[in-house]
Amino acid sequence: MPRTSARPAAPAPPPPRYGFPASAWRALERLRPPGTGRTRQWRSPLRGPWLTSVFGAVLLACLPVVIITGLLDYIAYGPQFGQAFPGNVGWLHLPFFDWPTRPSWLFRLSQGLHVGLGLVLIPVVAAKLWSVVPRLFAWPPARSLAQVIERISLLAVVGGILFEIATGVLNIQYDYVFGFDFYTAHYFGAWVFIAGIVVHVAVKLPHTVAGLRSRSLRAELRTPLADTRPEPAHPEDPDSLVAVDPAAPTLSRRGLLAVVGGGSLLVAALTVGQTIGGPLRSAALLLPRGRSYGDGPNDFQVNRTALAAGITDELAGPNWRLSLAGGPRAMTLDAAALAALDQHTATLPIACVEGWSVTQRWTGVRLRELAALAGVPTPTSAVVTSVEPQGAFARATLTADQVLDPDALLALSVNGAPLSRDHGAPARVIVPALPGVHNTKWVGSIEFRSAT
Ligand SMILES: Nc1nc2c(c(=O)[nH]1)N[C@H]1C(S)=C(S)[C@@H](COP(=O)(O)O)O[C@H]1N2
Ligand SMILES: [Mo]
Repeated sequence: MPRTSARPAAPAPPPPRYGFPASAWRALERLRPPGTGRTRQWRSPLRGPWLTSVFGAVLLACLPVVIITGLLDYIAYGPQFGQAFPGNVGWLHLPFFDWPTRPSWLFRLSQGLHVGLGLVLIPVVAAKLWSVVPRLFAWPPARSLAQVIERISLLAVVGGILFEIATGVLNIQYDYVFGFDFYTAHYFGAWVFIAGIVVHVAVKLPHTVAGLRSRSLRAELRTPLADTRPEPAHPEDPDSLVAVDPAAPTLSRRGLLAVVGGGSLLVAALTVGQTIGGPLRSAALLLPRGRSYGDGPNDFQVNRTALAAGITDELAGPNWRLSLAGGPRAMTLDAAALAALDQHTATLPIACVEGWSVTQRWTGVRLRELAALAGVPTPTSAVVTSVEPQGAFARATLTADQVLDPDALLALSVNGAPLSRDHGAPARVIVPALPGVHNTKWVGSIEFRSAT
């Protein structure tokens, strides 16, 4: 029997099953750059179709939730008023509808899911990419037109998800560190990813199903390191994920699943507190905002302080006035006049696009009462403007529902105490289920609009 060489060449290329002529195949094979192709350098005995399919299935189940809540978020911003970011998305715009005001925790839920689940899936994405990374070095890069398309879609999938993770995480960690607009980038990045993932899933779903069926999860969870063997190799298959020359395992498959799952759980523990509150809030290390927010009733999350926003005594002190416009009875109210109006109390969340939320008991004047005062009892929308000299969030347009909801307030106090200036004193908007960013602080004017 002839001795096989200790380091055999890469497996012979299979006959061209697809569209490319054999000569082209051989030419490409001769041009193979070192380190590409099914080489021996990827040696983990854990890589294989089953493992990749498990990570793929988790992502397939969870990513639609992240995508849909993200797109809903865009609609919640009220693109019908031209105030969603990005403003003009051409034919990529979504059907608009008036974002409901009930349940009051709707935006808290959708945004919390988007950010929270997005973060929790990062270890799974990393594991999935690790499991297929040898394929990045496949040679030839494609062997048929179908594979060219599949590889381009992969570029969109991998590039898209890494871009979404990077921009999303950076937006939570820092304010506006980009040289470009976060929302615009994140929105278009999402569509690149969606386009890629649709093709990718369509092509790979049968492989995922077959991969999942190839082993029993329950049996894997019972298999210790000592009994861990590589998945069966198909040496003829140039796309195989199984190592050509597997090393001895240093981790069982269940160990790897535990590492990835543990990573996700850790991220969850460091994240959920910022949305659901309670004792886990102080564990929300992935919520890097300052920790001291105010005194007593005003001691809760502040992103943009009065100082940062340039709110001076001049703007928010005794000279402050609220002007109501848009109707037959335009008027100006001072703080005392506002306090003399009917006060209403509602327990409502503020939920920021960054994923954090807080629920407080707010007291103030109903927006619909202000609308009636101004002579526009049934407005179609209202433009709220802050006295803040400049800032992306100094103005917001509310829908009719958001003005007329009985709990929609111009709040003067919180938890029984006057609003602190950091929380928007003398007056701020607070509306059920409204995206945090539209709960304008330091309100200077409200213009009620009607259809006519
Ligand atoms: N005038 C004004 N109002 C504003 C903002 C702002 O920057 N300026 N920030 C908004 C954002 S992004 C959120 S999430 C809520 C709560 O922000 P805070 O934590 O800064 O109070 O207020 C909103 N109201
Ligand atoms: Mo926000």
